[in-house]
Amino acid sequence: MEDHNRSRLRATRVLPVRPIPGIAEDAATGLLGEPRSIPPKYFYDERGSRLFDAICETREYYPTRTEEKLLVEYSNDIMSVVRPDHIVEFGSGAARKTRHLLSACDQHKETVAYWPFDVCEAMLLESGRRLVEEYDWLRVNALVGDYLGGLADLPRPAGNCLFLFLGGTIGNFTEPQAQQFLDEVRAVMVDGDYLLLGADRVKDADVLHAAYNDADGLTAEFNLNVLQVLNRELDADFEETCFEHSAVFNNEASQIEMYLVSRQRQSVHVGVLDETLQFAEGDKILTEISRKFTPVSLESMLEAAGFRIERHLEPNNGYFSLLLARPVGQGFPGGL
Ligand code: AVJ
Repeated sequence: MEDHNRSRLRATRVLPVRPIPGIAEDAATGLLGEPRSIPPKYFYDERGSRLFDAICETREYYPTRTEEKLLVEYSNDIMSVVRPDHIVEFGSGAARKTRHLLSACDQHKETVAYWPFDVCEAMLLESGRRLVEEYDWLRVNALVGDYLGGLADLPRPAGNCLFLFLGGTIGNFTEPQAQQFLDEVRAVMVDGDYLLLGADRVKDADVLHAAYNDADGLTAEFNLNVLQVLNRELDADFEETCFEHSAVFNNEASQIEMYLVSRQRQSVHVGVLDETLQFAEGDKILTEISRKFTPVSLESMLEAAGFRIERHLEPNNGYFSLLLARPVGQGFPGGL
């Protein structure tokens, strides 16, 4: 594998089996579909990424700090079980929480290569630069791409890999998407590899509601920001003031559903699609689902994808789960 400090590998973007849709294709499917929707990955332009970071600092948004506390407490334990040569992280973002795992390597006097995988190239370069400054032994190989587009082209370095999928982002996937993603991760894993998965849990509906309706209105701004992304990328003329943020907990589906709700009758032109969308007052665009799991739903989801759970970490209030799992041996049905 590549050995130089700041080398950057690009994930191949052309996948014959499941081509990665561009924003125009995604928007055509989502905005012209019923119900209207936009994939949540378009939240994360530069402004959106900054707004998300600010959300993580709010009193109401507990997932980030809850997961981080678990990582502070258990990183040493996790790293002494896993002893990876490589850490591959899906949706690495600013890689703030990954530092706890890297610091544990530091303490164990072990070195790893870090392979952050994200859609935002600027973010990858910036966080990679900071990390190699902080950890002088660290090699960073950034992977630019959309991990929902398939993992067939993921480089598979020699040695043990710890795969990270943190933050509860698995909750953005529908059940079949999540199952497919875990199947794909499982397919690239070999004996000795581990997956560390962070997932948000079902809890009091008021706590959930508050986390997606913070008093400072940052989540509302984050949600509405996607209209700016669409205006820019699709030559559209969405008026931010004509839409309203809404986030509700759907108890039956066990998920937060985030919408942009039209405040009035209006039409919006989308240049790139050569379409004019008609909205009645109250018409909604689904911008995100954020599924909330139970310990059982998480464990059965992982087991269905061929994993065995090695650790299931949670805080006393059960607000969040960190699961460390390993692939069930291929030749050993029922486990190793
Ligand atoms: C980054 C997907 C985990 O679902 O809670 C935060 C995104 N949306 N506030 C989540 C988000 C609204 C977040 N994830």
